[in-house]
Amino acid sequence: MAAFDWSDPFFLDDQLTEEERMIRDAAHGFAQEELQPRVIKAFREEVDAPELFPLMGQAGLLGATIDPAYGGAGASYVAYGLIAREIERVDSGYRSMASVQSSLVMHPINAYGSEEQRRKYLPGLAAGKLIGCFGLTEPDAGSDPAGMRTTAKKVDGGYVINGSKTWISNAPFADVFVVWAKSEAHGGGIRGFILEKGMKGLSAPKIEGKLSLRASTTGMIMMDNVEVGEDALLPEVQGLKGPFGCLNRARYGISWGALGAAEFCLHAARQYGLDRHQFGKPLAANQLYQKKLADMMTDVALGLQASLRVGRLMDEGRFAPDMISIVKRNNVGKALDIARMARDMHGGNGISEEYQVIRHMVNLETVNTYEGAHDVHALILGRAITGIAAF
Ligand code: TGC
Ligand code: FAD
Repeated sequence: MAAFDWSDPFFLDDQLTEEERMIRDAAHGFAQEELQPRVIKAFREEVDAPELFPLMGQAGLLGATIDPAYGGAGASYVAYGLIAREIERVDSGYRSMASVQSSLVMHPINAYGSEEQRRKYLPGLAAGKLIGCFGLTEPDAGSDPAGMRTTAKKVDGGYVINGSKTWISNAPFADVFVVWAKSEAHGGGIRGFILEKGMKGLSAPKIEGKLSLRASTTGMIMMDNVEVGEDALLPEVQGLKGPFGCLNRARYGISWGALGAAEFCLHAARQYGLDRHQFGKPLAANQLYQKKLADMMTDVALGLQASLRVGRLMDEGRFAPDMISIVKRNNVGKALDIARMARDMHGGNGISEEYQVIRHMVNLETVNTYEGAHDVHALILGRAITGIAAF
């Protein structure tokens, strides 16, 4: 019989390759040494941190699945998930910065771009010398991106782009903007364009005053007659399957990341319950306290196994987007429950920044909403089960 390890109940570690374990350990070291010491102040003061991108790049955490010929690591999707888990163990905002760069900017350039576009952008993005953002959401088109109003009008030698995007991670300091627009020249179909900082008519004001994900910078993208050349168009994709192909990867990474935040909360609540005494015994000696820990550990363990399975299927090219909806929705929902429980189990200390659980809790409110809100993923799954779209 094997000994039981509450921090790894199903021996996840054994199911990883040697390379995946090495990448996980490197990501863990980076997150604990570089990110953890900054995060409390960064969150409190809503600090912009573009300087983290080159550090993440040097640590090999950006574009891990991309071919080494373009600066990536050629690693598995499981390795990509493990990176997200380690970064989000510190903060969902830092994971957001990295997953936008890897899944929402590098992936579309890699998968839908020309060879020139790959060579021009991917090495700089992998190194974190360039920062990317992804503009899909608009003020009047969130869960329903098909309702976007941004347009690309064909002119001699290129396109003129008009519109606005909102709630865009990394936008205020981004160098590279992957923007989705309806293109007249393509029958009104949705096309992707690569815009660059400094283009005339392009601006990216910061959205101030977020009470969640404060360590990640979020902004708008305003496009007022932005002229781009033909070479700005992502040539290899048309329609919503373009942005959704990127979202599949980011949502999958989030399914791992949210569990990293949940694991932090589980570990913190366990230690707090062992250390703090009330009524002459440790909090952890109470049945109610133990039940909460048991629920937390169970949901983390089950969620990790499910994400590992989806990652393996992605690596084999056998995944369906609905599988990703299952793990994004369930793991983030469970992580949010776990963070709320951990906050409660810390009593009054639970609302202090020092104990960090409330920061995870408020961050996970965003994670539950972006990349397809919790209920929108329920509807995606409802459609898969019934064949009826109920959006
Ligand atoms: P629907 O008719 O279902 O599909 C339109 C076309 O897209 C294809 N498709 C997919 N392709 C690949 N992967 C997927 N997951 C796909 N889902 C759909 C589909 O096959 C079809 O292709 P074609 O060739 O037939 O045209 O589209 P719909 O308009 O009915 O969509 C409904 C719904 C709910 C599924 C969709 O709109 C949705 O997922 N809404 C949520 C929006 C969302 O997730 N936004 C995220 C914005 S980015 C972000 O939040 C980044 S935060 C990152 C961070 O900081 O970490
Ligand atoms: P809405 O679509 O208005 O939804 C509001 C509520 O209604 C939700 O609870 C939703 O579940 C529910 N709802 C919607 N439709 C239905 C329905 N048919 N049936 C039942 N319930 C429904 N976007 C980007 O493009 N790029 C980014 O980098 C990015 N980063 C973000 C960073 C942050 C911090 C945040 C908060 C958001 C970010 N987003 C980004 C936007 C994010 O993807 C959207 O907020 C999300 O898709 C939801 O859209 P919405 O906010 O317009 O909400």
